[in-house]
Amino acid sequence: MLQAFEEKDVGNTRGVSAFPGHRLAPQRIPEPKIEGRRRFRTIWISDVHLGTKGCNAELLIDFLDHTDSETMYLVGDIIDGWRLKKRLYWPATHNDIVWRALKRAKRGTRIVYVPGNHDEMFRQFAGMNFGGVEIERAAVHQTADGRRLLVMHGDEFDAVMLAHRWLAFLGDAAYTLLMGLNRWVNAVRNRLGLPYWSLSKMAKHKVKNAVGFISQYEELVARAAAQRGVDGVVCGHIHTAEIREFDGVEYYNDGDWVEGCTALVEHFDGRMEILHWPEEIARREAEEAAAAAASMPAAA
Ligand SMILES: [Mn+2]
Repeated sequence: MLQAFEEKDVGNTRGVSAFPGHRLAPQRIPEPKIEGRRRFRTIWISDVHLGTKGCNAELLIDFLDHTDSETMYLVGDIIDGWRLKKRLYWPATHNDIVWRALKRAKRGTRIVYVPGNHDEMFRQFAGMNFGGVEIERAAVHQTADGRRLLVMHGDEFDAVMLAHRWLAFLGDAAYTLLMGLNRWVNAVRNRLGLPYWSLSKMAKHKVKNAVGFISQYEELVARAAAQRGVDGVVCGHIHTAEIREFDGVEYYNDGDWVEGCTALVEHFDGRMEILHWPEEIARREAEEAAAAAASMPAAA
């Protein structure tokens, strides 16, 4: 893996491989011009899950082709190593995303890759630089207005959240099932002369916790960042883009490219924003349609 990555010239088609025994195929979809792209000071993306069918590769390629930045953080779960080990799913679009990242690095974008739990095989290379991509276990980003943000994937908190995690997967169906079970349990208890025991009350409490799971996670991450003396934290992992504040500590989550298709960006004045890319595409296409209509000669 190391040797393959040491091929630094990414401008040719010899290829760079992320996996031993697999060579990176040539780029298929050509990149459009750099001019006219929306420029940001910093871009954060995570949870791309390349190597899985869930990855919205076309949307991410559109995002990469319409933006540029001084620094780009890849905040983990970029390549899904868990799935790749089982079966190699690697379409041309996924390959093109790797090409785009390497080309950005070559053009001068500082790229920092903070691996997550699905691409933890890259964590062993923390501190190294592959073709201009710096690999770090975590990073501290300084914004244009001087704030210090801890950048980490966020699975580090799973052990703490484990007790609550299964609840996140409990939906209404499970709740309804529990309600039915509650009636049955109490019918039996009643026949045995036992007092009413509210399973529903307990379940209601637990499901309420499930709804609050994301909020609890966000607060936990923010508090951990506060303990490290930074002004805020940028993470991914839970596939939920968000900008929040907990007791003066900023919490940023850049979302994912499986469902939401979002990126976190820092403007040149330090202002932070979440870009919901499907909405950005819709806006762009509406503007293009309006411009096309405006340039049409008026009907006689
Ligand atoms: Mn993750």
